[in-house]
Order: sequence, then C-alpha cells, then structure tokens
Amino acid sequence: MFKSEYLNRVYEGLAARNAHEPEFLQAVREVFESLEPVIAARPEIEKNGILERIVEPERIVSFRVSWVDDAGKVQVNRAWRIQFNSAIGPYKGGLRLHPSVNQSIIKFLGFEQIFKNSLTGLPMGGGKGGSDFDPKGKSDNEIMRFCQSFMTELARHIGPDTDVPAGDIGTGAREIGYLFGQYKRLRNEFTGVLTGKGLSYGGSLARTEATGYGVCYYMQEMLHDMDTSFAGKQVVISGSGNVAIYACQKATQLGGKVIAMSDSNGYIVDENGIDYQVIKEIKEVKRARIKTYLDYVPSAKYVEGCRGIWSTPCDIALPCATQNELNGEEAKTLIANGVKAVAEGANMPSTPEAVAAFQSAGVMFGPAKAANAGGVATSGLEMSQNSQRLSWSFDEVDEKLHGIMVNIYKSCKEAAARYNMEGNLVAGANIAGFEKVCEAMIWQGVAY
Ligand code: NDP
Ligand code: 2IT
Repeated sequence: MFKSEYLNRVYEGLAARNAHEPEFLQAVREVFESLEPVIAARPEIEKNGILERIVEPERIVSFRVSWVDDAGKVQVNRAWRIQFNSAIGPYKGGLRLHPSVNQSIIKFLGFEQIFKNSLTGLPMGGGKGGSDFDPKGKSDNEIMRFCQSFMTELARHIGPDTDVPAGDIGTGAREIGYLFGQYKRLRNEFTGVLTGKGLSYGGSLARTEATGYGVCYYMQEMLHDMDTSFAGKQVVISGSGNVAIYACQKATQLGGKVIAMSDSNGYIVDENGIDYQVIKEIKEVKRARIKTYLDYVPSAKYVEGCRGIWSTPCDIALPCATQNELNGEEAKTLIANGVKAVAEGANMPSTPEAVAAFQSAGVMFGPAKAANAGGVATSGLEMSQNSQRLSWSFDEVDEKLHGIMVNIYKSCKEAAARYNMEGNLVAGANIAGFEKVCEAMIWQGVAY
C-alpha cells in the first residue's frame, strides 16, 4: 500500500492490532501517506523506531462515570483520557461529550492533536478525552453532576504541567466551569489545569472565538495565494457550534457572505447572509435547533437532513461539524457547483475520497490539523497567561492568534515545497507537524 517497506510494516501491524478502530486507522493512514518522502530521506526515523512509537499512545485511561439523573436514577457512562505523546510538552487536547464517542474516535483525535499542537509552535503534546454521555436534553444539574463525577476520576491523571484538557463537541463554557470547580475542590489548587475557562476565573479573551477565527485566518492566506480574498465570496459552513459560529462571524467581517449552516437535523439557507448573532442566541443561549432560525429570519429556508448542505453552490466551504461529514460524492457536487477553496474547521470532516477529489480538481484544500489549530494555539496562550498570572487584552490575543495562523500556513507550504509537493497543504501539515515531534523524540532517547 505504501512505497516504503517501513511504512507498510508499521501500518499493517497497527491495522491488525486495531481492526475495530476505523477512524484511528484512517487518521494514521493519512499521515503515513504524507511521510513517504520523509522516510526515504531520513533513515534515522526507522533506526529510532519513531513510527512504531508515535502510533502507540503513551497512556490510555479508560473509566466508568456514574451519576444520578433528575429522576433519581443511576446512570453509567464510559470515559477516556488518551495521553498520546508528550515529546514536546504536556499532553493537551479537548474533551468530547457525544453519544458516538468510543476509543477509536478519541484515539484518532489524540493522534491528530500531536501534529496540530506541534504546528502551533507552542510547547504542547497531544492528548484527547471524552465520554459517550449525551448532553442533549439534560438539565444544568444533570450536566453538573456528570461533570463532577467525570472529574473525580480524571483529576488524578491531569495537571497544569502534565495534561491540560479543554472543550470539544458537547463541552463548552458551562461544562469547563463545572469540571474546573470540581478539580479545584479535589486538589485545593487554583491552576491553569483546563483551558476555555470563563473570563472571571482565568479564561483567556478570544479563546471562545479562536478556532472559528483561526480557520478564516488560514483561509485568508490560502485565498491570498490564489490572488483573491473573502470579499464577495459565497461561504457554506456546516455545523452551528463553537467553531461554526465564530467562523461565520469572521468570514462575514472579512467580506464573505455565509449563506448556509447546519446542525445534525438539517440546514438553513439565507441568501441575504446569515447573522451569526442569531445562531449564537439559538445555540449558546437557548440550546435550540437551527430550524428556529426561521422564527428570526422568515425569508430563510430550512431543509431537513444535514448532509444536503453540500449541494448549496458556494465559492468557499468550511466543514465545521464532525468527522467524515463530507464524502467523495458530496465533494464532487461542491466541485461541480464551482467551489474554489475548502478549509476544515472540524477534525477529519472530509473522507479520504473527498480530499482526493478536491486535490485532483485543483480546489485549494486546508487540512484540519493546520486550519483548526487556532483553538488549541489560543489554549496555549491561556496557559501562558495563567502561568504568568496575567490577562492579555482581546486584541493582543487575537493578534497573536493571527500571527500563529499565518506561520502555520507558511510552515505547511514550505514543508510541501521542500519535498516537491508544492501546494499540497495536507502533506505539508503532516510533515511540518511530524518533524518537530520526531526530532524531540530522538533527542530524548528510548526508555529500555
Ligand atoms: P459543538 O458541540 O459546539 O458543535 C458541534 C456542531 O456539529 C453542532 O452543530 C452539532 O449539531 C454538529 N454535529 C456534531 N456531531 C454531529 C454528527 N455526528 N452529525 C452531524 N452534525 C454533528 O462543537 P465544536 O464546534 O467545538 O466542534 C466542532 C468540530 O470542530 C469538531 O470536529 C471538533 O473536534 C472540532 N474542533 C473544535 C475546537 C474547539 O476549540 N472547540 C478546536 C478544533 C477543532 P447538533 O447540535 O445537532 O449535535
Ligand atoms: O481539536 C482541538 O484542537 C480542540 N478541541 C481544542 C483543544 C484545546 O486544548 O484547546
């Protein structure tokens, strides 16, 4: 499957051991494909067993979370924290709360996080966690009891210099607050052990906005290289959560018109441009369905079923919901309708067939681990502020975020060019992210 015997051997061994983890294998395969020329040029990678080590998490913690619902009934969920790689810093990555969560999903996210965090240039290793708990329809008290029980176990494995979790699907400001409160109670310690905290207790300004803004800053660099900009472009954004909302705000500020957004039930089309404040109100305040956008903007249209969003003609597509939400056929529809550039706000939203379709049609494609790195980068900035016991202004953080996204784009472009794959940002992101971690692992030796 790979040209390199080394890549084949490691991948086949991994696939045999993890046959029941399709998302994890998908994420590893994509990285390995990009590493072909690097493996050929650098024999020290095989000599040091880097690939065998990098695909194996340093530690997997899997545990039970029991809690009591409002009816007094005992509920049980499964949870994980996967500490994947600490070569360049403490483990860092979000916590996902969604009924679809299993070990394969957390492993794919943790694996991707290693390279994403490396690309930010900040000292953060890769980790991820979560639970199959479904926050939808739960009362605030149920969320609080779940989070407290979750943290009661998690607390023994994390710490500001060990492992620093944050938000992801289903984990926002409310959940981070309950998790932080419980950690503080258990440890009697007020530290930057989580990021995405509220502004009144150590959170960073612009962290809420960071992932969505970052995706647009990355897209801005892509468009610049195509001698164009957001101005006058039609933009389609899937999802309507944290990443999607602030991608909508920034794309609009930069002159684009966001015409469609979705949730897991369906999508809305507003030819006059979606007002991000309405989506924010629906999702962050009311925790309602996107369908209710029509109560605010009756001229908009709602279509049942979330995948149909990719049939909306647009210049720019930003998938910001979840993994494998955009397949090869849907990519071909976007291409036929004239899409020019795609940047991934979600983690691994495009299937391998979709990525191949975009690349062979000459659509500029920004992969998740580069394009959505603004969230974790700003988490890194929150950690710095917590350590210094200082708070920077919104503009200061936003400016740093912008600088980091411009640098990530440059690193991806430069790494791709170094290996004669000009314009292939997927290869560039994987190579640039990998090289730093690889070097740190070699310097630190093997524990016999
Ligand atoms: P939220 O929980 O805030 O929003 C998730 C959105 O995606 C919702 O609109 C949700 O719809 C939709 N969605 C989730 N799962 C599915 C599914 N299985 N099928 C269809 N739609 C789905 O999460 P975020 O915005 O934080 O995360 C979105 C993506 O971005 C994820 O892939 C996450 O890993 C990634 N990401 C997040 C970062 C962050 O800082 N938050 C940083 C980098 C990446 P519904 O409400 O109907 O469930
Ligand atoms: O996928 C991601 O990068 C995140 N969910 C954010 C992680 C973080 O630590 O801020």
